Amino acid sequence: MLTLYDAARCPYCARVRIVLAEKGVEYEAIEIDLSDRPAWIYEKNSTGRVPVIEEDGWVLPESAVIMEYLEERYPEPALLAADPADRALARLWIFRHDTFTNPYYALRRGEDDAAPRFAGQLARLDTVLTARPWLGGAEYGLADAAYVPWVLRARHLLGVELDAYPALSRWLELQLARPPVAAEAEVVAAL
Ligand SMILES: N[C@@H](CCC(=O)N[C@@H](CS)C(=O)NCC(=O)O)C(=O)O
Repeated sequence: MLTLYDAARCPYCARVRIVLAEKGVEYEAIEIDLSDRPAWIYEKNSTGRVPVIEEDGWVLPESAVIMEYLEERYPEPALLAADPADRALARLWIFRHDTFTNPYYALRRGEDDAAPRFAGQLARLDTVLTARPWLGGAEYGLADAAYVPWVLRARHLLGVELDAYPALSRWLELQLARPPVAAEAEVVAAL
């Protein structure tokens, strides 16, 4: 049985929760109190951060690496395209997620220029999603799972309106029609 060291409020953990649910993998979740972390979490991950997964004593931190691991360990249903170019594009989205998430955290911290910076990032996603339904291309995949935790939290926790971004709004509706993302929206609503 796979164990996920988890935190409900953590969007990086949400990535892993979504991918595990998409793949129908059973797992045990151990909730870590991020404001009072147990010392043993540093034995699982030297940074003390979650998510971390563990399988038969083997541990793996870092959400992007975990998502890729889960894709290889549980290949069905596939969350990376068959075409190498599409796979590379999905990976590029994940690799450069800071471009999107840094303005999100700036907004959460209430920094002066954060609202237009984050709006610029929402507009960027909207432009991309006008040209194709999913971030990685024609099919839902890891890149979509990697970004939606912050979009859900921006909307629910920071009161960000998405009406001005029709393609992004449509993408979010399509995501929410998927049970793993709907479940994550409930986690966010309960924060
Ligand atoms: N690069 C890590 C980031 C994980 C991360 O920042 N997790 C946060 C919670 S959302 C955490 O554990 N924070 C505790 C800390 O920074 O001390 C990943 O992608 O898994």
